[in-house]
Amino acid sequence: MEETLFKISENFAFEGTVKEIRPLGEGLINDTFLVETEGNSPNYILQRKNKNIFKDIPAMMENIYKVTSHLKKKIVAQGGDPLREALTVTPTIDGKLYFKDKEDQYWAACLRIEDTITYEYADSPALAAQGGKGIGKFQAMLADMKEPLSDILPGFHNMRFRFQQWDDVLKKDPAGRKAEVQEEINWIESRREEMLALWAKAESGEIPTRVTHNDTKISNILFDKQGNVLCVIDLDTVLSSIVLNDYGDAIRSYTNAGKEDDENLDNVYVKMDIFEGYTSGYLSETISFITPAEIENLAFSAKYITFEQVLRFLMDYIDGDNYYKVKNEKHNLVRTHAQYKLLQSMEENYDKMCQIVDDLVKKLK
Ligand code: GN1
Ligand code: MG
Repeated sequence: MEETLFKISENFAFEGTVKEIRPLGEGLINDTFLVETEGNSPNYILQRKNKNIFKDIPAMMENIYKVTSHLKKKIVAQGGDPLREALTVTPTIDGKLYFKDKEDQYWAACLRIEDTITYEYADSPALAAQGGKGIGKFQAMLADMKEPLSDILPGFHNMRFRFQQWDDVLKKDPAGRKAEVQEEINWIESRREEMLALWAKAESGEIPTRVTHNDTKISNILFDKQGNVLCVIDLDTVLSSIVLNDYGDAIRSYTNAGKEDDENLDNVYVKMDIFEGYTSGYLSETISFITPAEIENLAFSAKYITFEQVLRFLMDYIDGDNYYKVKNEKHNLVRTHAQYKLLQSMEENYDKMCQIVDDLVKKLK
């Protein structure tokens, strides 16, 4: 593998001499590597993009390039550092945004931003507030982006689409696992209507479409050593969708006292101080443009995205584990249970969540 990776790396316009290439991170979809170079040359991130999931990687890279170019213009205008506060795509030696190898695998690279910290969970409300500011600022900087983005993942957070996939997988029962998860299937079915009702507001235009990130878990934000938010990474899923995806997915990740795949369900519940911290940071950056319909659905979006995650993990389990990387054959089921516990905790705390959003909005207006 090492040798293959070196060969792949020769196709990118990397400065300096590559010294070492090693695996990085815990992504559930792509394979990620750190490319270390000799001496003072920059280091890079190299990724094999998952072509089973991303059907049009050239269009995805084009989206990422458009978004990062727009962000960099804004960052420069605000006196920031465009190489540290936004991702920088590193092209191939023939000027392309991706490299396709002999086995038709797609590779892409970007500059590694040094001296940063990533977190798997939010250990304080102050850190959560910084994360909220990061996504809020990201959305604010992209709010006036005119260039259209390709819809490279049709139906990504669209519940109508998710239920179509769901109905289809349940009908086929490809791995013969349906019978053992009847109880879990009921968790999904009993919430079908309320979840579709939120997406209906996006379909009718009541909730507007904007440029959004769509995968805002805490590990997709780089913090500096002082705990300030620096840069939003993992831009594979930048799309035109609703801001609620980004807020909801962040709440799903930041506020969880346990792990996404925690086997001990007692560890998993919503930390309300983290909820308040994240929401205050997020609203401080977005209050100038976010609409009343968006505000009104913020708290619900946390339940929506967490529910979607329960559905997606369970659907992948029933389907025979074709989407997410798994460590063993029960992994998707363990994730299903852990995310369902989180959803239940959100449901128990829902009134408090709504109250916190209301109070913060009043303070900021
Ligand atoms: C996937 O691969 P990663 O970790 O960036 C997934 C997200 C899920 C997440 C759950 C394209 O993200 O939607 O929320 O796993 N990305 C895609 O951890 O499906
Ligand atoms: Mg991702």
